[in-house]
Amino acid sequence: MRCGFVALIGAPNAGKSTLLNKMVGAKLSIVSPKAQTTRMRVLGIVVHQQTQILLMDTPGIFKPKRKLDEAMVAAAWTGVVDADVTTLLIDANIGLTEENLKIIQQLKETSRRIWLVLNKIDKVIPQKLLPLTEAITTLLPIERSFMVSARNGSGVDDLLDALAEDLPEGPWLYPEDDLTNLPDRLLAAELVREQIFLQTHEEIPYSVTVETESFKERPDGSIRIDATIYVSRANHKAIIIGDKGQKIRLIGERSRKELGRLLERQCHLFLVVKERKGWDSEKARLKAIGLED
Ligand code: GDP
Ligand code: K
Ligand code: MG
Repeated sequence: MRCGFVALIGAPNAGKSTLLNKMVGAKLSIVSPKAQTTRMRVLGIVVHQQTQILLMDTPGIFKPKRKLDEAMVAAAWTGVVDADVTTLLIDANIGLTEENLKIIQQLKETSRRIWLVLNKIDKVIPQKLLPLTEAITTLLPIERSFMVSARNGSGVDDLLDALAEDLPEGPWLYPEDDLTNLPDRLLAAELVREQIFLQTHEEIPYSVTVETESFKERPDGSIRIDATIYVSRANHKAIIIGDKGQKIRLIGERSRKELGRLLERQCHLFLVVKERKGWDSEKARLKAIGLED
């Protein structure tokens, strides 16, 4: 038996959350085309060839501006320290940006074992991949490298095979059927937040946090979830509710569908929107989303 931790590290939008979901086979970590969608460390658990692979998704690494940002970037680096293997994800279309060069510099100082994963190969000219791999290997001691598409799954099995063979001998740390360490009520809040990322624009998604107030199983087996969407400004509340409540209805409907899929149960979701100035620097709110101990 083998078991070990793998950190997924990279710039915002490299595809870390998409890759984690693909490897686990469930939507555990929320995904959007916007940077900083992932705020917390999400553990995805995969059993592959008798190895329990513990994948740590992390917020992307970027320059912090507010307390929430600092907590996110710190969470990402903590992931690296705890890992047996760190996979550095790079969007192969974008290549070696300034942002990536900074991450590489910092990885050099913090990580012992680094595997390179070039992602989004479904969108890139194949001739670009080898030179990019070579350029990165001259900057950083890379043990192994992979080329994948987290979106369509190509190359993902090779990465899983390699991890399954490589991780240390030892007992599994989680029950065999667990997919994540996150409680269902936190997953529910995250799926609502994902819809806000997908359905609103500009600064709105960044000003929002979601908390599950209650999560109850009904006698018929369905689940009733009550969640609050906190915004930091009054005019954001109106935008999220939308004209005649259209926006909030759409957010509710889509989140409920995703929730039903993830929990494999019928879900009833009730959302309220509240204004709470400065939630993104409040300890209690950061704690509720898993970013403060
Ligand atoms: P993260 O910020 O690193 O967690 O990145 P996400 O997983 O949230 O993905 C960012 C965006 O890239 C989303 O719109 C994804 O659908 C997209 N994406 C992720 N992986 C791939 C891939 O392999 N191919 C393509 N074409 N898009 C991808
Ligand atoms: K993202
Ligand atoms: Mg992410």
